[in-house]
Amino acid sequence: VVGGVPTNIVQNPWQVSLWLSPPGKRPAMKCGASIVMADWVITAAHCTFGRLNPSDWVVYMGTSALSLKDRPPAQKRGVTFIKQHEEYENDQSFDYDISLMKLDRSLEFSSFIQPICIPPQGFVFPDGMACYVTGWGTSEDSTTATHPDILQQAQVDIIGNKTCKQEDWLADFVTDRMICAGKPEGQRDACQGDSGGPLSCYLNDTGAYVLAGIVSWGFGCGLAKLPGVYTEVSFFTDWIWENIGKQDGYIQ
Ligand code: 4AZ
Repeated sequence: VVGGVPTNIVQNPWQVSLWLSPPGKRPAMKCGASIVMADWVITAAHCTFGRLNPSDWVVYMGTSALSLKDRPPAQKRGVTFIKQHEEYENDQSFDYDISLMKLDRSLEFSSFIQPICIPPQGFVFPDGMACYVTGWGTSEDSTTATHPDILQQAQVDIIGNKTCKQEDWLADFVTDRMICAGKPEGQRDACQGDSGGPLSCYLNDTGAYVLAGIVSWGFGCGLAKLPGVYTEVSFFTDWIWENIGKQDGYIQ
């Protein structure tokens, strides 16, 4: 996260860190994710692409400090199933950038571990709405930057397609499956390693945080008129519940 502040997991109890840990290799933090049910997390398809073997993944929740991930109140789970969106292609478009992961055992919810709400299908987050991006990604766009130990959070504003698709902004790189968030002047953004993590918005009328976006891509990090681009979760609401329902057996 660029331009962020350290935050406690209690403020973001749906935040997950995804680690790739194939046999014989040491685990590496690859992406963020969000808890949607006791045994399901949601992330970006570009995080799972080419890494669809569930047993190669380890998932951690319940800690803001990655260095404390192996003891309570943190919880660790394996993965038994990965559903990557069938329309996702590993081209540079990042269209359909969404995947679901099923955990090998249900989480025990606590003040440190809670799911985030999925918006209704087609829900439109208003232009200018103040939301938050969180993650352990780098604080600047550089090849040498290291990941912070403590979860970072930046307040970013929803930037509607009318603004985001202007020719001197992101133009046609933004599809209907994407939502932009940031500041016109840049400075606050997701960055390398935040991918797959949440863009969370507090809805006053429901009194709950809702997952507006999944960190997906950007040209650099924190640049003016080049806001972060997120998978628009409300485009995929039906897909999410259908795929969870099919795997869990309550839909044929
Ligand atoms: C990345 O490489 C990445 N500024 C994620 C988000 C953004 C840029 C890069 C958005 O994972």
